Amino acid sequence: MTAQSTRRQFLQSTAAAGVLSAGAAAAHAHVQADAETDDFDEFSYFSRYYPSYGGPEDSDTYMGKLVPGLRPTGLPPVPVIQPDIPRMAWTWEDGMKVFRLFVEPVRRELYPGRWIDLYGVNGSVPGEFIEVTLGDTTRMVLHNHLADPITLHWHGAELPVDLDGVPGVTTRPILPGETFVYTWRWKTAGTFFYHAHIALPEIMGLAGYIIVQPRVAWDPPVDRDFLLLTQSFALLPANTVANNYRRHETTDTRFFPWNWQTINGRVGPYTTPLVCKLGERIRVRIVNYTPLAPRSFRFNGYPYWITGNEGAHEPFSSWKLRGSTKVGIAQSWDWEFIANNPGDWLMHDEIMQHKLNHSQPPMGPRSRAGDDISRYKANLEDRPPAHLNDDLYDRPGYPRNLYQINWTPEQLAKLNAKRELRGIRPNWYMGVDGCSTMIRVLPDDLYDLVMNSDEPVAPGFVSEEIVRRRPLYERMYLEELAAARNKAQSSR
Ligand SMILES: [Cu+2]
Repeated sequence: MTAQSTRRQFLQSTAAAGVLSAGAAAAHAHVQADAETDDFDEFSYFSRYYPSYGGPEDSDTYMGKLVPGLRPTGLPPVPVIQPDIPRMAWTWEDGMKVFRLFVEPVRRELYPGRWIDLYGVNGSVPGEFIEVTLGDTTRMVLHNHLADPITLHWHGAELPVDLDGVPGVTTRPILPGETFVYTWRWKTAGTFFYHAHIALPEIMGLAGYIIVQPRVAWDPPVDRDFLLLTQSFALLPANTVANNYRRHETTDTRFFPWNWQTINGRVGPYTTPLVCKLGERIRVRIVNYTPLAPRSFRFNGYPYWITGNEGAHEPFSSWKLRGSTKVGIAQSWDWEFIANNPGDWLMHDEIMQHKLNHSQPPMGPRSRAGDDISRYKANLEDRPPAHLNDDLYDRPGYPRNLYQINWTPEQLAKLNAKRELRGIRPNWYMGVDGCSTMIRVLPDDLYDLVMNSDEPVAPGFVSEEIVRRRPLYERMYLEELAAARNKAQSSR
């Protein structure tokens, strides 16, 4: 039996066992064809289902650079998904897509039981996301339901100057109760966003995505396209109204820190994970819309290609390989990668104060008093110094232990109620704090179990099953490699 036919049999049997779908097994053949070279070696080969190098560095397969997703090429793009944020509906009127934006105060649940009052669009903060196609004419009907004057700026759009939304310079402010209509035609595809261009509504969270899709998906096509929008808010203890405006009155960070770092209007661990299938090509787009905080955004387990930014989609020649990306204020980055490393992976801002809800000093009193908290409490007048004023946090509304917030059973039930978290390790939330979310890369059968089935799943089952299967993945990869080597040698 040749390695090739062993390979085929193996893929068929694993497909039958539900490890790989028949479609995914067929897609293997494509990668093998790419790997056909005269000088075959393990590090010139890229596998869709196993972490692999795919070099040489200027080749199409290097770290999966141009390895397509599982969808055929030549189709319209997959619709984007923004976890925890609804898509904005539109109507077709006068040959254009009409969107209605009700700008209003919005209450947002940062995590179970902790609410924040912000400004949003159509009941959501960040605002509902808009997705259109290159060449569309859009009419954005803005209804100002705030007590503040606003304008909206369309960040990245090439539009007529009087629609640019800069008060004074291009337009007059839109007063409370007024409606304003913006109509133009989209001439650039890419990752854009809208935001208020008057300081108070802007720092109260008034922003949202606009994705302009090409008519045919960019090559290589992705199977899923996720949106993350990150923001910062200041909340004093026992308050719900964001203190972002007052934040500007002092440079003393002890009193008004930007202490909440959100992704799509939630903080870890209440951010909803991105879920995808092993072997898919994934795009993740990130917008940083904080007033003051750069992000050092990190994706564990995967390097990825940067394929675009808030200017436009980039040509292949300028794509960059990264493991973390500094996302500056009002910048966006598009990441792409082949999801070939199964498991539950953290995606987060590496800046320490952003990894912690309410900017709590990392270890609290214990960092200064060791394990003996009583010694710390008995000596309040002469505490060792810390870089933040702990008094600010030592009051109701900020319960916290060494690792995490002290979750109540009700809060835990709410955290764990999401379908996207089925079968994850029971204490997963200990490691997902502040500006953090997760991506779950699941083999087809586990994906279906988590996302499409109503079968009960024991806590930890999915995470542990992936670890249990590691020898299987290893064996599949080695067989795939042997088949590719065989093919390369026989073609010499
Ligand atoms: Cu802008």
